[in-house]
Amino acid sequence: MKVAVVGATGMVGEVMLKVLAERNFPISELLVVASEKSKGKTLMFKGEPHTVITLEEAVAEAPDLAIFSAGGETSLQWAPRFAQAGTTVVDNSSAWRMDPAIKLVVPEINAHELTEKDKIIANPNCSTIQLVMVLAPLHKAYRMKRVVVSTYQSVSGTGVKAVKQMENEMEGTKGEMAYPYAIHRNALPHCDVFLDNGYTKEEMKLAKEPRKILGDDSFSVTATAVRIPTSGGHSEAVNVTFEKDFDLGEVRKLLSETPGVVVQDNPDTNTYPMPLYAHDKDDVFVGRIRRDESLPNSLNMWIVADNLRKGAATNAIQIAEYLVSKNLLAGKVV
Ligand code: 2RA
Repeated sequence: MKVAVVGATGMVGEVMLKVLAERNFPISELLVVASEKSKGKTLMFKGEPHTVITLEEAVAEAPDLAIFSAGGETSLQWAPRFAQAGTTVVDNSSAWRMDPAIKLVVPEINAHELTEKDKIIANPNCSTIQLVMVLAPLHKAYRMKRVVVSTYQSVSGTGVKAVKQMENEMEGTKGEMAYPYAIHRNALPHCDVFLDNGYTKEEMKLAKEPRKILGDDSFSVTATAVRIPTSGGHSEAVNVTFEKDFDLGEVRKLLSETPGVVVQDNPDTNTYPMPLYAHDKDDVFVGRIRRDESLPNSLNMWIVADNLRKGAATNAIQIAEYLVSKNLLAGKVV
C-alpha cells in the first residue's frame, strides 16, 4: 500500500513514522511529505532513507492512504485534493473534526461507523482522545450528565519550539518564545487561542468533540486547559456526574476490562498515573478513582496518556489499521 505521511518532519509526524514501523503497518511505498522548506531532507524509516517531497508531488502520486499532521490550513487545502485523487485521508488537525459530514474517530469507540465512502476522517484532539477512552464505557453504563475537566498538558502539545523554550529556560539560556511567559517552573492556563466566550480553543475542543464521538448531546463538558512544564504526556483531573448511581468496584472492573485503558490506582502503594511513565506508551492510564462526596452519582478520576502517541499518531494509525482490516482502503495490502 502506498502511504503518505504529511507533516513528516514535525513532532507528531516523526512519531507517526515510528509507530508505523513499530506496528509494521502494510506499506509497499512510503511518501514523506512536508513544506517546500523541508523538500529534499532525508528521513529514516525502517533503516531506509526517504527524501521529503512536497504536497504537490505527493498528491500526483495518488497514495492509497495519507496521514496528515500538518496544521489546519494545510488540511483544509490539501485533504480534499488527495481525496479527489482517490486517497483516504486521516487528518490529525482540527480542520475537519466538527464538520457534520466528517467522522471523528477513536477506533475503540466508533470505528464501526466508518465506510468506504469516508475519504477524509478526523483524528480527535489529544486531550479529547484520552478523556473519551475512559468516559465511553462509563457513559454506556451510567449515562453522563456533566463532565468537568482540568488538563495539565505537556509542552510537546505546542510543538518543537515550545519544547526548545522549556529546555532553554532549564539551561538558563534565551531563545525564541512559544509562549507569552516562561513555562519552566510555571503553569499557563492558556492552551491554543482565547475565544470571545473566555474559553480557549483547546477547552472548546474538550467541550464539543466528546459529544460527537459518543454520538450524544445529552451530556455537557466544561474544561480548563493548562500547560505545564512536562513533556511525557497530558494529564486530566476529571469529575463526572451520572444519571445513575454506581458501585466503585464495578467502575474499576469496567475500566480495567476496557481495551486501551489501564487502571493504575492504589493509594496504599502510591500507585497512580504520571506522564513521565506514560511517555512512549499507547495506553490511557486512569487512577485516583474515588466517589465525589460533594455530589450524588459523581466520580473523580485522574487520566494520563502520551499526547503524541494515543493522543495523535497511534490513534490515527489505529484508524488506518481498522480501514485495512475491513478492506475499506483502495490499495492492496502487501
Ligand atoms: C495541545 N492538544 O496540546 C493541543 C494540540 N496538540 O496544544
